[in-house]
Amino acid sequence: MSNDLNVHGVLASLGISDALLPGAWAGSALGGDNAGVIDSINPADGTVLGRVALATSEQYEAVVSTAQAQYLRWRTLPAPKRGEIIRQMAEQFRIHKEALGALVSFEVGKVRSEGAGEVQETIDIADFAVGLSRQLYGLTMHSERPGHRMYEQWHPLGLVSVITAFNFPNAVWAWNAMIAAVCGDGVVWKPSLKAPLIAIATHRICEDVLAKNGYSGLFGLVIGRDAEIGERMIRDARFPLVSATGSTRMGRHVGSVVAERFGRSLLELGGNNAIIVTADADLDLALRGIAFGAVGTAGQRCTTTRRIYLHADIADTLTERLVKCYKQVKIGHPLEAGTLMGPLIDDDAVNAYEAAIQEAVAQGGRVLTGGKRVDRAGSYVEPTIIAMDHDLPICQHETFAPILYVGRFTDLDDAIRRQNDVPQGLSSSIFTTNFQSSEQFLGATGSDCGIANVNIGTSGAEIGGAFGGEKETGGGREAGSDSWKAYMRRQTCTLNYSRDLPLAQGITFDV
Ligand code: UN1
Repeated sequence: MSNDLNVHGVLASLGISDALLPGAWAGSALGGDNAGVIDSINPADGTVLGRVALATSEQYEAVVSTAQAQYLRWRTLPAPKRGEIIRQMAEQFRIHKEALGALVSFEVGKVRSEGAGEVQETIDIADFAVGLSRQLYGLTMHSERPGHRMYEQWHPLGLVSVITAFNFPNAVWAWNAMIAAVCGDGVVWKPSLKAPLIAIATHRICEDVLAKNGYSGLFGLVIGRDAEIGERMIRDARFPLVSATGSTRMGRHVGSVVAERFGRSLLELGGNNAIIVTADADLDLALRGIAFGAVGTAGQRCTTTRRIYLHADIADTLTERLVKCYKQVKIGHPLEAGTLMGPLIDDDAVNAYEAAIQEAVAQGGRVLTGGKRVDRAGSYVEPTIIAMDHDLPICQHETFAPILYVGRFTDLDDAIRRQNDVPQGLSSSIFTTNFQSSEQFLGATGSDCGIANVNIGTSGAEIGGAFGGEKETGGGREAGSDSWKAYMRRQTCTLNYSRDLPLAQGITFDV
């Protein structure tokens, strides 16, 4: 694809026509009935990008049973051979990076570099999975019994259902699917209804590779409503693992339904991430870290910076610089050169932004910059900074919009306590040049989040680490490190190669 900013060109280069697209893919598309039709809307101007037929329960059944049948074959393929097929997917994502990235911009409004960056995350996790294909290591233990050997091994788990949100419509699926696939699992994906075209394009890229290698349908796609397809999916015992990204409310429901049938869930829910800036911090770094964390992706990352706590000695200077920087943020069409902030996903998001600002002001917050919808077509808002003398009740909630609350502190213990004093626990940062402050922040009584950074912002985590958070963020870990273990079943094996049968714990049982 060249510099074609036309959505039809982008879709065509991804092999998608702009006619009514099927929402159920058991490898290839399933025709027949549908459970209604949805429009994919461009949040930058409200135009319709495409139309998608929602999956029926019969189609859901066909998708899941196809994936199940392919899983039974796939799990017997040696992991390094699975890795080779994932390598081919990584290659395809490289080829389609620009087009897929542009589609991310069209469908969810990310600026161009962030759309491409998202696809890069997909490439990275696929590469990671290829490496992992030769490293799905188990431990060996020393048995307490003579002539015995003890070890653990990891087997494929089964089918994994992956439920994704609009804000990372490609990468979050890939974190799950690439790791699940290398672990020997099949995957059925239910994407957000706000990003169906990216899901279809992504599915097709992988399906081509799977079909060429004889595993068509190992990855299934069902585009449907939560109340119908989502409910069916989370109750379906063919999914030993449900990996869901979204709101805390959604995760609470998914977690309890899946637990009731003794399934596992991997939840990646709301964030409410704070940055602490100490008096000795490098303010140039802090400024950039805060601005990207709070304004990037129009505040619609689960890792977005929503609160900052500034030491009183530097609070005025840094706040002033931030306000100046916010006023210079170029808001505009996501694919226009120089745009730093695109639109929110839709008008409901704009309403939530306006309501949150109103509430913050009613609670004593002072709007220092921003605070309004931008007067143009599309769901655009101004990035907003709200100063607070005390932590406002609204700071307990995640509003998926570019609103940053600024508080000040004099004592680091107090700043860390306030940072932790929210129900969510995803990401956190400190900007400091003081070794003791950074160690205090990273220590056991420091940040209580799944991610704790020093001198970088809260968002933009690399895939090599385990990604996820504590408390109402849900406790799941996806992507790198040993997150793969959630996608496999562990088996502890003890082998007796002696001619006796000694019992553990010194028990005698002579018969
Ligand atoms: C999300 O918003 O759901 O760390 C994921 C980041 C990205 C992923 C965010 N790598 O900001």
